[in-house]
Amino acid sequence: MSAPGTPTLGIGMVGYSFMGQAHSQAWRTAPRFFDLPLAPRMRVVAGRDGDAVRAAAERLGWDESVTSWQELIARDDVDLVDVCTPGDTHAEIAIAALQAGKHVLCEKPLANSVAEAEAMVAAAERAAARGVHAAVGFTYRRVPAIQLARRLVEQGRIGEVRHVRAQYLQDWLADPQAPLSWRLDKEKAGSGALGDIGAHVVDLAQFVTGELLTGVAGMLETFVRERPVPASFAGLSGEAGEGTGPVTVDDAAVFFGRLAGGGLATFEATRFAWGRKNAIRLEVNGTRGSLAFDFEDMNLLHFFDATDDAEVAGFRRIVVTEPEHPYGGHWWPAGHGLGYEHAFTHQVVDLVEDLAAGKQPTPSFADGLAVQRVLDAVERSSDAGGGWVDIP
Ligand code: SOE
Repeated sequence: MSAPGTPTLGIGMVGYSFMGQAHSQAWRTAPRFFDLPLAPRMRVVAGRDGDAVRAAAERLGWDESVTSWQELIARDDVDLVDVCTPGDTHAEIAIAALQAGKHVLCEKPLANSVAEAEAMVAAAERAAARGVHAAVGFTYRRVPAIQLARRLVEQGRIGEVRHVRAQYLQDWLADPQAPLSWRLDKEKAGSGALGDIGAHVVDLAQFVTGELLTGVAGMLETFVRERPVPASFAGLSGEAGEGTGPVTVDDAAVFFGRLAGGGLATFEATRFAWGRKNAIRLEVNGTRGSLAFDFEDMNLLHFFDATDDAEVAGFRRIVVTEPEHPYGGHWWPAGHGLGYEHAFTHQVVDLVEDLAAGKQPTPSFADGLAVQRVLDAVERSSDAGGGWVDIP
């Protein structure tokens, strides 16, 4: 727990589904394992269904619940608004919160379009001038092995980047009978595999290399165009629990691009890779070595050092749980691995430390916009038959 007398940071969270649950555990846990300069207080959660949001508040550890995000933003005891809603509401909620003087943490992808993301960046810049900050939740940056990869690239341990090979593979839509959800509705989600999971690997590629993509070419595909409407679901055409409704987003995205430093990058994002549950694979080859990571073995980073003596050269398997490692020494003894939720906790830790120091947290809304521009360019490339699209 934070030391007595630590100033508080009142949190209000909008949305309480999968991401809301992951964020709630992070707000609960961070001050118990890290010595934070501000003590987060889980004041209030907002959702449209009064009974459901009340139950969620109880279960997830929020003091109160409300049925309107506007009411949440207006509260004096809320200093930071955590946006965990579908993408079509990010811009409206985040901009309103920033205008009201609240810091914002917004789930990824930042928005459903470049125009929305640009408006969010403009609002964040105006707010930053008043000491109010915004960050976007590309959580996988906070996996210790990913932070170590970034550190090694920065130290020049793999030299100049030649190749990035990035994949995000899941299989929850491979069954054609898997039901519709908001993630399959373009109006709500913006895009499909591209924005939901492709966005993560674009961000990771840009973060680990420290280079932006300058252009892309790609293809999107929707393999299953109609899916059963689940009983719990209302929103798309078709009555809840009856018949089928349309899938209006991509099921899979394949694209390649060029990095600012001249390296080449390939990407794949799909929810149709049977057996791959949450396989985020990133390999970076440089002029002096290589790095490889797979989220399904998330405590490991593989490092090949080309300057090693040839007789003993080989990929080193680094178990990234030592006290010397990023976020090390706060959790369990070395070798007692971390999981998915720890990255969310690290996100809260970094955010709270930056806010207390009056620093712009990362990834910023501008970083989110950089990813959005890539997603948009991939869509435009695919719509035009797969040709090259420059990213300004
Ligand atoms: C998609 O299945 C999803 O839930 C993403 O939306 C999250 O960002 C990712 O962390 C896990 O997978």
